[in-house]
Amino acid sequence: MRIGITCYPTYGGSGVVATELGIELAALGHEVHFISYSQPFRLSGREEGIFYHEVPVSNYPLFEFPPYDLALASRMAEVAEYYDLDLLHVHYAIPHSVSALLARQLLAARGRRLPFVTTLHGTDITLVGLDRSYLPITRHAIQESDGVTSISNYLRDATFEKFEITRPIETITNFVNCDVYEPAKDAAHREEARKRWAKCGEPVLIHLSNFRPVKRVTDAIKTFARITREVPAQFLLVGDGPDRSVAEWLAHDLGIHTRVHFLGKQERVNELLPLADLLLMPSEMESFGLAALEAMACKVPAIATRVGGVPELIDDGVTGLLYNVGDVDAMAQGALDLLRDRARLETMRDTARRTAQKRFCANLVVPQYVKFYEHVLSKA
Ligand code: GMT
Repeated sequence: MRIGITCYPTYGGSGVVATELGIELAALGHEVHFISYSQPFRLSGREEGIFYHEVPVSNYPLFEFPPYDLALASRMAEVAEYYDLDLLHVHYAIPHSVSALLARQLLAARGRRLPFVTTLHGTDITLVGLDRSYLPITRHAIQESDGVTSISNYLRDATFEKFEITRPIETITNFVNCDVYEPAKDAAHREEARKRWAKCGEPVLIHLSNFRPVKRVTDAIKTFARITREVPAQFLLVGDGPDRSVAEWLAHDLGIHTRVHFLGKQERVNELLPLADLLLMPSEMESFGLAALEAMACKVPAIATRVGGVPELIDDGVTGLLYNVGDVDAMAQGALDLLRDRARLETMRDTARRTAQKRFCANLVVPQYVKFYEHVLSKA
């Protein structure tokens, strides 16, 4: 198939999923065309079978707000025509599904078919989508898509309920390439790589996000402060975003800044995750929790919050630990109990990796997308 993919190309789970999906589809022999305002950050630009088409947005003095969604719709239609695309797959409903709907109409008027699939990721429904100014148009574009998928049952049901959607939505979960996200070769390699931050035997915790308020990064810092008071440890924070400076301030204020390492945006998180003992994911909301899945594949269980689709990924007490939002004391206690009971932690680490392999590996999930595309094409 020839597939056009549109996503937010910068840091964020939906962009990661879209990019990884494009890479996996190209590896299966499909032709993938990314259409976006910049090249998705996980693409090198040299992958075989993957093409990138930039969306130019003109900024005339008259435009207080340059109309990206219109430029995107035009570019989608152009690319579909010139490269003979079979379908478009847009990630994150706002505004991508609306642009795809316009592109489909544009081509239909010229007698050409261009079905599109919308994948719902989370805040497009739970936060942004519920804003009255976006709701009616987003609802319409979801309803009119040729196929809709959601990354968890939680998000699927929330979309039915909050958007009053009446069309079917199929759950296709987030996935991870278990050959790229894998544990360190052995204990010696892991210890060697951890040396940069931790003394021999010192626990390492990690947090990975885009530092948006929904991630509650300051809860991660508070939890770590309670942990390191009892078991001296090191904390790696990967990513960047609006709450980074308040998190840095808090680390200083709590006097733990020498143990807290802000690494910023990193391209190869698969090399950092295996170094940790535990991931802290204290989010206010996660429709799935891709960061926790990537960690699990590297044998790193998460101390996380019982929100949204997280319980569909993490089996509490078996592949990680789940707590109420904001309960930093309980999260710290849970982490401490695990760090002090190495046998229990090791069992949890093994089970986390096995679960990622058995249920969420790219080679299991990507074929579900291919089947879904085939189904959409057969009825369009
Ligand atoms: O988590 C974010 O803030 C980024 C956001 C996105 O759409 O880029 O992530 C959402 O999509 C991820 C990939 O499907 C999910 O794993 C995340 O749980 C989801 N985030 C939220 O629901 C807050």
